[in-house]
Amino acid sequence: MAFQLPKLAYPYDALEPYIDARTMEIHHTKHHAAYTDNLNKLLKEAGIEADDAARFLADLAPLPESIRAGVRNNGGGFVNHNLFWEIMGPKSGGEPDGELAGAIGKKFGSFTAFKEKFADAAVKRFGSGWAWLSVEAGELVIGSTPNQDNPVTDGLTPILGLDVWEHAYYLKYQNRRAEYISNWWNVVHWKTVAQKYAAAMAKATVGRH
Ligand code: MN3
Repeated sequence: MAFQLPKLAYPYDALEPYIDARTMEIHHTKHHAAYTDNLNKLLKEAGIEADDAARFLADLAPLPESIRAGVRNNGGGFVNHNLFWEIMGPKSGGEPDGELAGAIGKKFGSFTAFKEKFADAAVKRFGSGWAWLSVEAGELVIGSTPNQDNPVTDGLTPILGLDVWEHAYYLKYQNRRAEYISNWWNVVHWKTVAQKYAAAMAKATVGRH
């Protein structure tokens, strides 16, 4: 069974005015669809079953050398955008609560300090890439990756990701990446991020036993 482009849980205009409907539609139906199709083509050519895309990214070495870079790029594009759509939504923004809020406060000092550090990683990512909040050995870490690389390739579990490719913001923001980033906080769905945090922590705990 091939990988499927997921349906969004909200309409393309649901993240207005922070992310415009046209950008959302092109991003989902063209960019994300192309990563999905290309990933399926590569695996099919190599005769490899499509099961867990994140597992391919976690360990690329067993893949045939001829498709490894393609799977890294297109598998990353598939997985990264799946997460991106999930952690956004209408009537979102604000601040996390519960265990995630506690962990952010403990690690970064405050939610404001966390946002500044994350935005800094996103602004400074040169060219195309992503900013991430991940769990590594039970700890929250902020980072960024080039292209469609996913932190799982380095053993981390991403729980929040921000696409800073120009295709994610250029129609509305042109070269103003920092403005896109500061507006993006208004569409982050913290309840979903908190669920991903809890799942990553449960996995980290199992891993330590
Ligand atoms: Mn994108």
